[in-house]
Amino acid sequence: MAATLGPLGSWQQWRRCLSARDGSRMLLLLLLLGSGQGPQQVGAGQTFEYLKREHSLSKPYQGVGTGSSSLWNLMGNAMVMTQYIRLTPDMQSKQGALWNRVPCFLRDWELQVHFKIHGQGKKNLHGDGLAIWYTKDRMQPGPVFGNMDKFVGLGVFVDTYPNEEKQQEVMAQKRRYSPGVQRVFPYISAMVNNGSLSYDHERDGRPTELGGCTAIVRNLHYDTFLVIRYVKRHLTIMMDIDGKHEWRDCIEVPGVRLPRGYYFGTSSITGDLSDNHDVISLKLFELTVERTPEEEKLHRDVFLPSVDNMKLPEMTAPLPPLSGLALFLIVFFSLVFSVFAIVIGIILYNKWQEQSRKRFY
Ligand SMILES: *[C@@H]1O[C@H](CO)[C@@H](O)[C@H](O)[C@H]1NC(C)=O
Ligand SMILES: [Ca+2]
Repeated sequence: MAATLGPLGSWQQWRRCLSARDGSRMLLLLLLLGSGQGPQQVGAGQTFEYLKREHSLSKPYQGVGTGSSSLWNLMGNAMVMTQYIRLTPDMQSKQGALWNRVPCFLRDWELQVHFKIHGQGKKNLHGDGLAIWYTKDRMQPGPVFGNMDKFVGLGVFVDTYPNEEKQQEVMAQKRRYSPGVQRVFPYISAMVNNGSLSYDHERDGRPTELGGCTAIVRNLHYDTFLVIRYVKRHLTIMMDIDGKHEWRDCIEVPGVRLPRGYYFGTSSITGDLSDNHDVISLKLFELTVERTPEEEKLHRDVFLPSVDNMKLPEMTAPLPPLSGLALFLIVFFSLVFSVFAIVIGIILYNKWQEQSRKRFY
């Protein structure tokens, strides 16, 4: 996946620094290095991460419940177990969600998601997957992996069922149909929405996706993780699903503008097909990065999510109607051209007449 990293010169350096999956190890190191109070920069370009307990969730799940004092609220069929939080059981037509009650005002952060998707279903007979959210609204059930459509914020989807492919197979039987670039499922994708776009479930969100990758995550006997990192408006999604304890790239998008004060959450839905969708832990780290004065200016707060230079691949709108000015210019230049053509025509005609006159004399 090609990505322009722009001013992030020390990206590689701190990426390595962050590659340790368990950020608390880094925190421990920090505590050993110094007082551990406040952000500490050791040398230029280094980044440290701090676990934010108010946005994190881990065993034992004490802060989870329905009360207003809980850090995390459950919804729908979600259940707290001793070893995990089950968003949906492996049963049809269930949906569940888990939402952080505290809005997040961090500028740069990293969310590490330890999850497990498993069930009885064989190839392509399981679904539908889970989503991880950073959105303006929370606790709004709906059709997008159990959350509301036309959400405002970021959604990251671990989609286990290829709806589009299945539909195309049906269509292919009726008439010849050449599918586009095939995506192999389970598939991770990301979408940023200002509340105007619908997630197209029938097409697995393809029309609005920022990027994606295949992630074979079902029924694995080792731990699976996903990390969403948001630093200097750069969104990076990586996964650790091979049991090798290293992050593998999935999505990298620069110029992602996300407002502060949104909520983290995760949700899941089953339909005709089902799976157990379990969340084992959510760890949110505050990342401290240095910004140049220009970056400070560039990275001012925004009020609506957006992505710079975003061209949705399959949303090429019909040509916009001509504006008044464009219409005027077209008419004007047509007139000029016509006059020009007539003048040239007259000149040529005169020349021709002159020549024919000469021929006669
Ligand atoms: C919201 O997003 C859509 C699609 O990306 C865009 O066309 C629209 O202009 C955006 N609205 C605002 C208010 O930015
Ligand atoms: Ca799907």
